[in-house]
Amino acid sequence: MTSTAAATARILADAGIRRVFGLPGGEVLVLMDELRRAGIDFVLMRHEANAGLAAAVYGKLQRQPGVVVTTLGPGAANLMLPLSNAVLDLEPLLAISAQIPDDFPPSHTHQLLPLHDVYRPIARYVETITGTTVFDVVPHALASCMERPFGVSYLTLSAREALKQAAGSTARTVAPKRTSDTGARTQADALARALGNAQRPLVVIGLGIDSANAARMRRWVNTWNLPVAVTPKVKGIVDETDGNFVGVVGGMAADGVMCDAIAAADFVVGFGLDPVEVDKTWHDERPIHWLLESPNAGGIVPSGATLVDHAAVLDALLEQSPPGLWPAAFKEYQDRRARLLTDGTASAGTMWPGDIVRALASVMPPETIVTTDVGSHKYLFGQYWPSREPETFWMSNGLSGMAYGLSAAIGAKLARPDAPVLAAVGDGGFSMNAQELETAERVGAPFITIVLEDGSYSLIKISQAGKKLPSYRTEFGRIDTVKMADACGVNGLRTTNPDELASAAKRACAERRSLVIAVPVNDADYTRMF
Ligand SMILES: Cc1ncc(C[n+]2csc(CCOP(=O)(O)OP(=O)(O)O)c2C)c(N)n1
Repeated sequence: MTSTAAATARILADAGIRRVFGLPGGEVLVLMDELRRAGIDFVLMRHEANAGLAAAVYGKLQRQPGVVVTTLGPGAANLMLPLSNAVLDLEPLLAISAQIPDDFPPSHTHQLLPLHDVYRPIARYVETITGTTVFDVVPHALASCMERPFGVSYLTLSAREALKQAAGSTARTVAPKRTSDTGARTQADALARALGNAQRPLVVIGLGIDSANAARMRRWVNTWNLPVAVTPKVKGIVDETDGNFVGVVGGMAADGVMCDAIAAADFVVGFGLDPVEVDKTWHDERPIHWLLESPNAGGIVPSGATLVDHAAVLDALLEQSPPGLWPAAFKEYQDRRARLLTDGTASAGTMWPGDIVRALASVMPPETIVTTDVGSHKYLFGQYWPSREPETFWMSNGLSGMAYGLSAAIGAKLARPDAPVLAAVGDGGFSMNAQELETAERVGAPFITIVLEDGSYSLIKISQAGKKLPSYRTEFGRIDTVKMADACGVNGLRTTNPDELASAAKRACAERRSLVIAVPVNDADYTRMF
């Protein structure tokens, strides 16, 4: 006989899932054991939120749903952050929690929460796994996550149901829906015509682009020498060291310069542009020539946009000659952007934030995967880390939820064990989940962590000052980052010297080991770059 838990594990294994992330409770032990027997590793983490965040990054890099497994009640409640993140950051995530069996007496309320009601508004597929439905529900949940825009499925399986015999033996085949390529040539011709009439066009590439199209996209913007900008979550889709790269739009450092550049463009192409990443409203206030392959976050298709296959459009564009020349159309903005990084000196006892990025970029190889947490440091790395390759930059930007940086680094390192991984986090975010450093060591996912120490929730402190409010409760006491790393079994050091930072990172990268580098910064310095 095949139990429902065994059937669930088998369906996941047959779908190519090799790892799930989670934190157990008694009610998921049978499922965990069946996962083990099916050859699926359980990546044990120290908080369900971190497990869900790591799973989603791992899944997106593997081109399959990330899977997070939790117990019922409190474990399931801890999933709100990663499920919300997966929805707004377009990362495919399947969550499976235990639940009290439906046939328990109504008086049994211990650890009982209305989990389906809680997650239905954000998950696109919510179901109970039972012995009679398992072969239908689990494949459906997996396919739903992979429908674009990527999203969340949420399933519950009670410990009692897990042991029941599963009815049937064949998983239903459910394929995610695809966009058709009809209309691609028409859209390519219309775009080429409009570009031919533009003096200062700007191609803005966003989260709706599939990284599988990176090579085509690079060929197109480079052979036509088109000015190009990206949103933070697709950093690396083009090589940011190329001369036609204008910058990162979507609320990072130098955003004033980027907003000026967008205003100065006489034609903006939104290539997969998803406003979920943009904290201002220019996407609604100025005309945009949309080229979308799938609806944006929230299922939104901007008016005037017709969904079209990006690969087919790019292929059709590549058959044509460039309809114009736009030499150095955005040079003024590129120069202003570059100056904000370099035109600063460190305050006493700290490192100039720009020097942190430059020192690390000088030694880390192009395939390095960078993750950030949320705060001023995210704005810094989001704008200025020179991403060279697709899928090498990960941040929470649709939700912008703290605790992402270290979790994402674990997911990324497990998915790409050969790539160096570097997490840049604030001291506030680091104190939310530094304990996952131990997880990283235990599961064989070493990475370098840079902790930008400013003793404050600096982005919020800066915002407080911007609103002319007194500084109030945005600063915190010191936790020794190096000792914290040491307590988790990871070496740490503190430096304010860019050369020392660079050589320490280079050594850790070469030796493929974890290292935590604390870098004191002055939070006031960030404001000179924003
Ligand atoms: C889970 C969560 N809580 C609160 C916030 C609001 N918030 C955004 S940035 C920030 C400050 C982060 O501080 P730190 O990690 O030290 O980074 P820094 O801004 O100093 O670089 C806060 C509290 C958030 N985005 N996510």
